[in-house]
Amino acid sequence: MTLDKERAAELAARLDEAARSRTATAQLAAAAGADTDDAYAVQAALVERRLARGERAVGLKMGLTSHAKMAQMGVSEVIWGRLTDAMDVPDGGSVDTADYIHPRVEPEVAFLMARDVEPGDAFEDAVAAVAPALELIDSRYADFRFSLPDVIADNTSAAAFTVGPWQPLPAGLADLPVRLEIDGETVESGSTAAILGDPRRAFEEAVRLADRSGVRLREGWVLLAGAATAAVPLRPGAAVRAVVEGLGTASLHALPEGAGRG
Ligand code: OOG
Ligand code: MG
Repeated sequence: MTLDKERAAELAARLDEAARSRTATAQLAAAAGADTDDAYAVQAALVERRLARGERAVGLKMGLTSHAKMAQMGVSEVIWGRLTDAMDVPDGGSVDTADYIHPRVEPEVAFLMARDVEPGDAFEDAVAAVAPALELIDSRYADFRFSLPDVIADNTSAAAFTVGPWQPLPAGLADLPVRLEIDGETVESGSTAAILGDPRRAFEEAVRLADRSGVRLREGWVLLAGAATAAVPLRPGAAVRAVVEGLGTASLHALPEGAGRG
């Protein structure tokens, strides 16, 4: 660790303000000399600000678990972030692109925790159900560009997520075709194999990495395993669907321009 508590709190406040004002900020964590541990401390302080405003912790997310995402973002290390209830968009629900800086969507697989998870717990014991999901990511950095500490500090670009209908654990999760559709057209396609070879490994990595920050998955929490494909910009009016063969679909739509709460 190189950052003191005050400096970490200051960076968290700047990222929080960028999100709330929908105004991109310069990359700041790397510039401040933050290492990975510092960046997770900034992330914790950032999410703590949301919790202090009344939001509730509802899960964790993995990021950069696929080569498609690593290549798109130029960062090749698995990262994790925190989800709150304010980010939860019901399946089939809507978002207002004006609430974000430069939103993108990506297809994901979600896991539901059967219980509070201890390091070493087996996937089959810890996970009650699986679902197709969408993540809306929105980097708070200009041009959606960042270094590893920057994206970790920015809560791994977490902005919103939608979980489709929960399903019992299927026999195999390792190679299910995945599609991202916009207005009925397939814009990205891949396979759950892109997620660390098998999305179950994303669970193991989440448990291992979050434990380093003293964070444990809780009963009833959601874990997003990470996108199987690159992310695509979300335009006003777009209807978005993630299709995971054998699991089903998750969908959301963006309100038309000017139709939102403003
Ligand atoms: C970082 C978040 C990555 C994923 O699923 O790989 C992520 C970003 O791409 O902005 O959520
Ligand atoms: Mg994601």
